Amino acid sequence: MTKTWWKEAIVYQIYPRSFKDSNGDGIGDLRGIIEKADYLAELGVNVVWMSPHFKSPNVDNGYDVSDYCDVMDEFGTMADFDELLAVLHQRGIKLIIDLVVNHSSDQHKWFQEAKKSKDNPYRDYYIWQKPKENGDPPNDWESYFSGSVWELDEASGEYYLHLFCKEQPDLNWENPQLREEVYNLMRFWLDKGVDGFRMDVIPLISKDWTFPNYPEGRFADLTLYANGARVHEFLQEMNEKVLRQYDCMTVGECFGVFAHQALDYIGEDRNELQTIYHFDHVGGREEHNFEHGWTEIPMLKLKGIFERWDFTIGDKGWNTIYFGNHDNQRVVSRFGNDTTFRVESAKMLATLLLTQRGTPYIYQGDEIGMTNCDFKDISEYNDVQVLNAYKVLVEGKGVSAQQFLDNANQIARDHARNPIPWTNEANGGFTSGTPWLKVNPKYPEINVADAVADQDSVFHYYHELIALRKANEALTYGAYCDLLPNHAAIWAYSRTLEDKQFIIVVNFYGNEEALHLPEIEGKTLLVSNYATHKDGSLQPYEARIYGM
Ligand code: ISL
Ligand code: CA
Repeated sequence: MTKTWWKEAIVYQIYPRSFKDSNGDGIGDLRGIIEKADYLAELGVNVVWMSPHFKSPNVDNGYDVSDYCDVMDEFGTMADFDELLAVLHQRGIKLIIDLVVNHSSDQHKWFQEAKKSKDNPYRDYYIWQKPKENGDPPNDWESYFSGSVWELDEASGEYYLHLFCKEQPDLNWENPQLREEVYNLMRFWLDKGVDGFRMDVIPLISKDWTFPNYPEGRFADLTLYANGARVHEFLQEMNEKVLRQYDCMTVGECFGVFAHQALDYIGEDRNELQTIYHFDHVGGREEHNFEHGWTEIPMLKLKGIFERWDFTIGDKGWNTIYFGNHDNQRVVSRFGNDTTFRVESAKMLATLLLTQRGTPYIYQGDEIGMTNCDFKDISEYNDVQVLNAYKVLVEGKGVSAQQFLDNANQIARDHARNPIPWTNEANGGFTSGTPWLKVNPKYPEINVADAVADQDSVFHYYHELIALRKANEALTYGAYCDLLPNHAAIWAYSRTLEDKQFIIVVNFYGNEEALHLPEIEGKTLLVSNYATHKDGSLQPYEARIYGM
């Protein structure tokens, strides 16, 4: 097992639009992040993953890029970016940025050119298909943002492919010229000193060009889109032409990749990516979840998923650990208890996140135990995935608006995108203007200033665990062993590296649980989210870390 900085990384994900507004336009920006660099250093993280900061019309809040080598107007200037990079590096924090190259924005000059004519030199940067005999789209695939994945270009009478919204045309990776464009834009940022990339839906870049119909009734089936025939060839080329020329970190967003496929992407002998993250425990927010609702997976299944990924990857690659990001609801609302046991359960989840084998990712705001927000009406939402689903389901199919809103109030991606509340002042101190998305009304109680001032807060617990992980290699490189694999409420495991061992025990739910674990006999209790402990039982959401 080779030891390296990106395995020892503790990553903090920033969604710039919602992090901090510095100029009063209600939208977070790069100077806002610069303002808070000391906060990140105090927390103790050593890598920042920043969601897209490139020029974009923001149909999908930056995941629709119109210029890969320039900064989004709302976020500031290239000089601001250069200053942000320097400010983070001065604090020993590396920066990885978002590589969104499965698709571009329809406003990108490549697409504007491609639409001009069938023989335009940029035409084949995208994926065009003729209609069926009867004029219908080439097949029945459905977009992750509702509707067909095919949009008709009237001028040429051909359809173009978009797995996401129609303003996000898929790029044609079969075209070597397009691939060279991607490698050039990667070098542009790496040559500036950026430390790596998080790669948006990277398993989707190789398509099945026979474009088969869905097998009967399978909705948004990932196996139809992901892991196409040439995906590994493309990634090996990317690695050879760009990645291996730099000391950079890569993490693929592996939507559609299952544990048995992991090492195809990250095996140390594969020369593709270093790490990926999977969706087995978070799933998609496909349209039918907005209609039929969604149920959380039981912890017994959750720890089975974690064990399967750890066992499969082992020391032949390197795993990623996360519970939340900008596409998922707040972790304490989803996996914990955001009412009576908000602080305890947020700390319990932090314990799981920061003591597993694999690079942990903290999503902005989870370190202060932010909860889901209560969205009252569809007009309060911003996310294209929610708004498109509402059009199809409520306005189109007649699903009750209340049913939709109840479901969206659980699963919508907007819950992760409420602005960060820095203080208990108006708008949580996020902006002096009108925030682009509503500030969670709980900001008077849940905000950074109060969290930093309260030694017992979720923030200080994260701070303590980050320090513990940094100080003990066993928490990074130690083997993982589930000690109570069949217990439906207690998740207990050891982390062992040579003669160093930690034992982590959490009660994942809100009922007191009897604890029979001989492995903790004689061990020292190092950290807990409770001040007092009962021998032989765990209190609701109680978490403990034992050391030698
Ligand atoms: O799970 C999902 C589909 O149901 C969505 O949350 C999401 O589209 C998927 O996880 C892929 O996410 C990435 O690509 C999208 C972008 O909207 C997401 O923000 C990004 O993380 C398209 O670029
Ligand atoms: Ca701003």
